[in-house]
Amino acid sequence: MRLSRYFLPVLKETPSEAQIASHRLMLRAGMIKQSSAGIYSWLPLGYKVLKNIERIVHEEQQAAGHIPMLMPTLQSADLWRESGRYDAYGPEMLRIRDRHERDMLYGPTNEEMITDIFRSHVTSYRDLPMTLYHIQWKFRDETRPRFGVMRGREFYMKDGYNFDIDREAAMHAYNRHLVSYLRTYERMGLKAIPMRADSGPIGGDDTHEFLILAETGESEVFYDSAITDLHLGARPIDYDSVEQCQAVFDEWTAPYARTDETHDEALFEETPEERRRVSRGIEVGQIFYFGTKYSESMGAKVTGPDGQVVPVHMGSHGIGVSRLVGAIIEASHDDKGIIWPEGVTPFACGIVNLRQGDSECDAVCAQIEAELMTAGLDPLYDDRDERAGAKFATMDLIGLPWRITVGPRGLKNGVVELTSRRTGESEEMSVEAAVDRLVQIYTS
Ligand code: 5CA
Repeated sequence: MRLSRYFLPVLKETPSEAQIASHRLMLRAGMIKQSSAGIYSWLPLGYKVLKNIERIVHEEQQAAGHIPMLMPTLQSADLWRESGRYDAYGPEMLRIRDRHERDMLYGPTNEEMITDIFRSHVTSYRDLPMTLYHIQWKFRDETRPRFGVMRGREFYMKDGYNFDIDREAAMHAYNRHLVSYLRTYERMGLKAIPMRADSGPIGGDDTHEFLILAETGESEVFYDSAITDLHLGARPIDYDSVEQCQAVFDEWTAPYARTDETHDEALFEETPEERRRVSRGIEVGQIFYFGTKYSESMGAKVTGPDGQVVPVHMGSHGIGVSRLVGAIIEASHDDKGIIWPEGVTPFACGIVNLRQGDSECDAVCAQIEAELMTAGLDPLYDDRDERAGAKFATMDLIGLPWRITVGPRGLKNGVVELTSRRTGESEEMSVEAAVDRLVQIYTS
């Protein structure tokens, strides 16, 4: 992409309405524009990051054997009356009436709708286990929408629902989700810690939230520092293996980690004092097991192996896809701007031409751009007629992890400069070496 043809409305001034770094940086980098309180347009740069996060979520859900689909944003109130949540949900639910005076709502979550789909088509245990998920816009009329996309009213969420024959099978689905979430967040360059939490309006007793540690987080968290040393890494996981998923669950839930809602001081004190941490966190996902809460009230039953008809055991599992854009920035920025992890960056690298209009500089930039694109990478070439300082400031602000700088002085010696956004370190090398290095970084 050539910057001269792109739409990147960066702001020079710091927007006064933004209280936290990620919100400020998303506005300044031209990623989002507020449309009304807690509702945003995703401008091209923000949209690219959102789609990258969505792609990782899809890949990891499907690796775990979960089946993608898509449900609508608008739902009929009748389904929610069946579960009893139409009245229970409260003012967070946006209620709408259509021209025929039918009560509708903008979905805050989809337990009822998926249970209805399941009960319409599945009648035998032979079709289980089954986990269906979608990534769709949700609406919750939050009392205090704030921090940009972190607490929006309209937000993009992955929500998945497992259907199993009994509690034991449903707990495997729970553990499988925990493992797949750990992998998902690691691929985004994040350390998200599963913490025992409260289930709120979704229901059930078994629930973990995934939290990223950050000063600006909305939740107070209590944890054993040993949990921050755990990595899933590239270890192979067989998601069908009850033992393997259980082992990862056991490893990650052995150290104490709880949000304030479920914090137990006496239990916390069993952790050695030097490892006890009290901090704040951003919730980027939550998994729930709620048994037969919806299947019983809505009649989602299957015939078991013994011929008995039983309600299915269910859980639901959410990832805050749009919140993650802000959360990643909270975890990865400096005073110059965003620092994207390679896994989610909107462009693989920036190409900065220090002397636009110089035939040699222009030709080398175009060559680098073409070679990176041939290798399947997506560069952003700043071909504007701007000062070097302004070009560097834009690149630093929008946070591309790598920058190739091309100038007449370097080209005399046959070199360009490759700079890491994270460390600020620069290295001179030939065009071929720079392209090879980037291809290696992005394909290994
Ligand atoms: N049905 C369940 C699981 S699918 C559910 O709705 N869970 S949830 O309420 O915990 O939401 C899932 C994730 O969505 C949260 O962990 C959070 O990351 C994100 N989320 C929730 N509310 C908002 C909001 N107002 N703005 C942005 N993201 C949100």
